[in-house]
Amino acid sequence: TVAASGLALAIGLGTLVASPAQAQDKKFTIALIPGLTTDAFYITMRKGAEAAAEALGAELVFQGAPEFNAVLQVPVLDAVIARKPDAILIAPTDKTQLIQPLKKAADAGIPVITVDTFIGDGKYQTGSGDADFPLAYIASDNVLGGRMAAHALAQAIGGEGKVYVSNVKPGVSTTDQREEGFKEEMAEHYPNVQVLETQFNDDDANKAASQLQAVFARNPDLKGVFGANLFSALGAGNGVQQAGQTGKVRVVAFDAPTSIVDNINTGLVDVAIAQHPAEIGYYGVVSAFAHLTGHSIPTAIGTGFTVIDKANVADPEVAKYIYSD
Ligand code: T6T
Repeated sequence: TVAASGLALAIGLGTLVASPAQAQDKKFTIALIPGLTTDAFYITMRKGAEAAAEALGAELVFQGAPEFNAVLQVPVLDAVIARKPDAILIAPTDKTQLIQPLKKAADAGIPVITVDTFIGDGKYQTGSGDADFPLAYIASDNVLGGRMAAHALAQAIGGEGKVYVSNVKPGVSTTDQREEGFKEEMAEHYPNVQVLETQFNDDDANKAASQLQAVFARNPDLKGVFGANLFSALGAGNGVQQAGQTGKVRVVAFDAPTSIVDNINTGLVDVAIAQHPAEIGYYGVVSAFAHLTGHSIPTAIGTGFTVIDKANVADPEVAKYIYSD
């Protein structure tokens, strides 16, 4: 009857409204541990994470080390575990060195999601290996990003000549994959481009700048450089400028801090590949919250890129991907 179905509907709705109310009884605390705190990439990721936390009524705790360094990140992680958050989002600074420290979180019953970087091989919830315990990996496709950088740099130098990768240090999943994608793309499509030995700068822009000058001194016919993350690109660009080679040694930058706009406008940098760190933070928090409220979540979420150059840098639809300071 109509009355009976009305009753059934009322009961149904009652059940429906009960679960979000229950979820809101508990205010979840979600910790976000960046690769380092003073990096526009992670500052932007934090903003996205905070936006999601606010929308969901969760609390976001942002705690990290001042440098991109596993030895400094592990004690921060230990301190976060001691605070017993409901979930941990982390950008592990080393593929292997963070496995055991993160296992401690998982063993303590704290769900772990990695953002930006991964541990092990980045394949989670497979039931094999010692690093598959995180629930999800939310990040850019860094091999693809490296390939995009190679394509852009090859185009900028007319398809031939010497280039090299300015990189952070081996063992970082993101920057390892960018270098891998860069070299694959060059080998497959640009046989006349010679990729010189990678220079590792330890995430120090000054070091990246001196390395550029040293490589240029050894190779006066150097045509280009790929800066595989924010500080590598910033430093390599500064090195090119200090060597008086603006526009002659071409620069492709990964990441898009505010300074990239000037560097593109002056012609120091040809192309910047902006990641979407705010999306990484937003979906990191949403994923943690979904898990905490009993929903299944995807084991991997890929966020996109925006390729920025002189032709589009002033377009608001592009400029919105410039990172926050
Ligand atoms: O490129 C980003 C991030 O994706 C990488 O893992 C580390 O470096 C940055 O934070 C930029 O500095």
